Amino acid sequence: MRRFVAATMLAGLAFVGLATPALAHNSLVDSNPKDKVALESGPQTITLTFDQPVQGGEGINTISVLDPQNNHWEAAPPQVESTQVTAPVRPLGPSGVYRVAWRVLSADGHPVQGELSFTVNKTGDGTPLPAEELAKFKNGAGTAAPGATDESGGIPTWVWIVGAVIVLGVGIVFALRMGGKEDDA
Ligand SMILES: [Cu+2]
Repeated sequence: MRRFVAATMLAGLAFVGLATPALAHNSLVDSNPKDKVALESGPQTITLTFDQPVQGGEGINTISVLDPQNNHWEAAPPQVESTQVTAPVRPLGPSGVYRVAWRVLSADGHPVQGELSFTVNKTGDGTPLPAEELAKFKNGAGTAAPGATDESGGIPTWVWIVGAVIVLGVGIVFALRMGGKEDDA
């Protein structure tokens, strides 16, 4: 019985060890501009601050500044410095609501994404990012890390859970067998 308890505890520890990485996504803790603020004129830079460092690399992280027609207004691909991701913004055009759609690679290797918005009261004389410039941003330098693409998205949570259940099951079966042998002796 003691072995059974020990094995169960080991399996439980394995479960915690397996489950933790799936829960450790980066989350946004601050931004400049803040979500839903009204500004006189467009911000020169978007700064996003996360609770953990963001993985750098060209073409991995994106910050898109979008008007209601989905024109892009970011001026360059984002730069990562530890927990902060920044992107310069072009001089804006029409007044109204602009969305900031972001996607970054978590410290644990999973992409996370979100959106915020700001309102600009004054119409500027800027023009949106030309499509060919945008295409260059997306292609980066072809140095995207494995697992950083939209398709793979890291290991899904269910894999961790199934893995943990298998470990737990094997631990229990193993413990029961050991217990049985002891009883026979
Ligand atoms: Cu994760």
